[in-house]
Parts: sequence; structure tokens; C-alpha cells
Amino acid sequence: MMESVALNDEQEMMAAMGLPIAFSSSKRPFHVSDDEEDDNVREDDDEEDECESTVGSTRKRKRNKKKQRKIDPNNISKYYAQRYRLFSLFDEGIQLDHESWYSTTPEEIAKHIAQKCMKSQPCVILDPFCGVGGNIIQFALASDQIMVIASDIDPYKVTMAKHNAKIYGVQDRISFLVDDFFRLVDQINCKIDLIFLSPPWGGPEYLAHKEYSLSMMTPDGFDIYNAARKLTKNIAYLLPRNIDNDEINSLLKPGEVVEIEKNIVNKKTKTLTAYFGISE
Ligand code: MGP
Ligand code: SAH
Repeated sequence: MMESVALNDEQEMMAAMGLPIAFSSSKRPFHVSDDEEDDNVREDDDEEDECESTVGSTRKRKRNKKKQRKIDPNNISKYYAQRYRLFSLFDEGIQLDHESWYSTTPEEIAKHIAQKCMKSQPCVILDPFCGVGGNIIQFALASDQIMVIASDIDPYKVTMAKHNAKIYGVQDRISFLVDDFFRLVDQINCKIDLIFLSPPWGGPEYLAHKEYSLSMMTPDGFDIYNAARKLTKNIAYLLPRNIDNDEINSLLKPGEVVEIEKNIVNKKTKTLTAYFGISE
């Protein structure tokens, strides 16, 4: 999983911090045909209509129509239609792979989470499921006083995250790693002030469950939280909008509180974020 390379300044800094040094140099950009783009626009228009509608019967009709829509993880067209919501600088050459189309945190949500996390005045933020960079870019943009450590098990994603961070002008403020989350947690020996968790939820099919459980994730969402707690109690956990709230509460130790926030874009709840130990 880890490549052996000559040390540059950034790597030397990471070695000094006890962080593993690993990089990928290969790229796997995503391409979409013009036909797919046409499809997308139709679906996105649908979503906007539903959100704007305030008349009960209209809402119901739209909802029913939505329910009938099959969840097809291979069809990323609706996400392509929302590409500028994911990255406002999309046209500058943003790179995503298939999984990232449906997993990347929309920019406005990522910006909001980053600003909220800044209130606990962190010096070092770890994003161990960084994907192609939706959140790390916003963490780095939120303050030039923090150090962002970004890691993902997939080296292609880390390469794309680096590329995307460069488009936003923050590549030099982020340390990139390729590693498994649990291995990383065991190896890090520097102080982490805050961890942002956005693990995989099993693809868009997560919505097929009426109520989503942390144990449906791979890796298991309970294990992820407990491992993160070894490093810090300041944790922002990005979760599906159909998550069982009782499970989030069950993560608390006596006397602790959690703030659970709905992340709404265009009047539609996209995700939830649970903030543990992060007070305003
Ligand atoms: P979604 O429900 O697939 O999209 O994901 P949408 O547009 O709400 O679908 P619709 O059919 O209801 O209109 C909503 C958001 O959740 C995405 O923009 C991502 O930010 C986030 N997300 C989705 N998935 C499947 C994952 C995941 O596996 N991991 C993480 N971290 N985020 C995800
Ligand atoms: N927040 C990111 C998206 C994260 S999607 C963004 O906005 O861009 C979840 C990521 O977790 C995927 O990129 C996947 O490769 C990574 N992942 C899955 N299992 C992992 C593991 N065991 N350790 C580290 N990363 C993992």
C-alpha cells in the first residue's frame, strides 16, 4: 500500500511527526459523455422543483415519483448535474473517480463544517477518509493557522485530492498520506486536535434502508468512532441523513454532549454532521 520514495521537505516533516510517508503518482480522472450530461440536467431540474414546491399535493406527487426512482450506483449522471455544488471550480480541471461522484461533500457543506470546526481553534486537523479532497480543501481555506493531514486508503484518490487542492491553491498547506484508517490511528504519534470522519456508507444504496445503522458501514461506524477517540475527543462525523440518532447518542460517554446538524442544500437535507467535543 505504501510506496518507497526519496524524502522531500513535506515528507521529512511528516517523518518527524511520526506520520507514515506514502504517495501515489498515478491519475485516474473521470470522463462523462455529452449524452449523460443531458440526462443529468433533467434530473436536477426535478429536484429543484420538489424543493421549491410548497403545495401539499404537488409535494406528494413529486415524492412518489422519487420513491419509484431506482437507486443505481452505476449511474452517476445526477451527481454530474450537481458538479458545481461539489466543486465551484469544477471547470478548472477537478478530478473525481466513480465513488467520489456520490461521496464527495458538497462545497457549501464542507465550507460550513470547516468554519464550525475552526471554533474549537484546532492546530492540527486529520481527515483520514479524505477522498478527492472535498473537505480538506475547505479546512485549509478556513484558516492558514492550521495544519491539515489528509489520508485515504486509495492512492488514486490521494493523487486526485492533491491535484484538486492545487486548483484551490491550498496544496502546500496539506500533508497527504495513503493509509488504512486503523493503521494510521495506531501509527500517528503527533497531537491531533480534531478528526473529521467521512467514511464510505456502502454507496448510494444507503438510502434503501429506512433507518441506517453505523454497523452497516464498512469499516464499521462504531469501530471508526472508537478508534478516532484514541487520538482526540473532538470529532466531526459526517453521516447519512437516515442514520439512527439513538446510535449517535450511544457513542457518548457520561457527561458528554453531541450536536447533530442537518446539512441542507437547496432546501434538501443532504447529510448530517455530528459534532463531538466541538463547542462554539
Ligand atoms: P445521495 O443521497 O447519494 O445524493 O448523497 P442526493 O443528491 O441527496 O440523492 P437523491 O437521490 O436523494 O436526490 C447525498 C450526499 O451524501 C452526497 O452529496 C455526499 O456528500 C454524501 N454521501 C453519499 N454517499 C453514498 C456517501 C458515502 O458513502 N460516504 C460519504 N462520506 N458521504 C457520502
Ligand atoms: N470527504 C471526502 C469523501 C470521502 S468518501 C470528500 O469530500 O472528498 C470515503 C473515502 O473513504 C473513500 O475515498 C475511500 O477510499 C476511503 N476509505 C475506505 N475505507 C478506508 C479505510 N479503511 N481507511 C482509509 N480510507 C478509507
